[in-house]
Amino acid sequence: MPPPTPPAEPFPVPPHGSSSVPLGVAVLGAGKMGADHIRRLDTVIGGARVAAVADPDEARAKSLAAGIDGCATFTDPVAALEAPGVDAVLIASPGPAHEAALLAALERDLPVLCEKPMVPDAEAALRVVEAEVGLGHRRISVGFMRRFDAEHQRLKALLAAGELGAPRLLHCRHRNVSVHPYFTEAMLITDSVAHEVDAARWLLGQEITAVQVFRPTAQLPGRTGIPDPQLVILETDGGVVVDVEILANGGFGYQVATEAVCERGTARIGEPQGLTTSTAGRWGGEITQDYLVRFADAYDREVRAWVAATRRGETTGASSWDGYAVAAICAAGVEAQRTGHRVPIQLAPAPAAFVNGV
Ligand code: ISE
Repeated sequence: MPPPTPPAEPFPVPPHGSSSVPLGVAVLGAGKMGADHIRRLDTVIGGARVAAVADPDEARAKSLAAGIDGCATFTDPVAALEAPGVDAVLIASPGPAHEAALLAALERDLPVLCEKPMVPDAEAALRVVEAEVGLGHRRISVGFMRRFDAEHQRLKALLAAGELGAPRLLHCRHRNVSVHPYFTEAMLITDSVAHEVDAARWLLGQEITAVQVFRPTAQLPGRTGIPDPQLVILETDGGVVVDVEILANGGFGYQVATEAVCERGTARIGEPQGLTTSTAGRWGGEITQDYLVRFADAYDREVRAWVAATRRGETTGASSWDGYAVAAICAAGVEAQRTGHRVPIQLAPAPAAFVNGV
């Protein structure tokens, strides 16, 4: 059964902003991701301008806003939503701050692109879904940017075309170079594997029904105390098994790859390409060191699509329901990680507005 996504009707999106004036975006959170989105909106994407930046670190907000014409800065995210010229919101603050920001944006009927995770837990995610449903039209896009990565899009199209037959397995590798000192073991699931959870649902058009987490007993000495690597097994309602190798502190490079094993063949994405050198009896290439570099095109395409869709009065990408589903599946994943058990997943019934859409 395909995961429910909202149909165009009866859950439409009224146009927002003017078609001739750039979309004024308030960026909430000016950390690594927020700073990259500010740069992108300011210098890469047409049709939008950064109208406001909010961050508890005022000096950081000011330094990022400096040089952007008419860009106001705030320490209070809600004040940024009220700033003159703000038509839409990009939330890039830490996950625990997302619920309040999303609800404040919905209260003001502002379109939102919210970085993943939409919110860190399933109950909060349902509150957000309910608030959007109560509004009567879609306003939220969740930043699962793999949906905008060219290779992921090609793999999805290939699977949908049926040339390789039905998918049986997805092998996913997600290797981080390192993680921040505040990164917890649970965040391996909620922050990193969350991408594969969304990508698997989206690539296969199936829902995740159970999760289990394995740790090799011979562990790498995780540099921040996180046992590395871990293997997450997801089962879907279409009978596909998805395995995700997750590595927090690999140290050697950032690698994200997926291989689909289907009835009549396999398809692989995320293999290193680009420049290779041959010298002194060896050949080799480079491994990307950061997700902002590895997925730079996907982030550009995602934000460009969001700006264009918002100006047309449409939404794009993952919905708040997808944000809820990923939060609920990841919560089960954290329980599986903690207990070592296989944890079945039962999602809440989807509100009517999110049923039967694709
Ligand atoms: C980070 O927040 C991301 O979103 C990256 O895409 C992911 O690879 C990384 O593991 C996360 O921590």
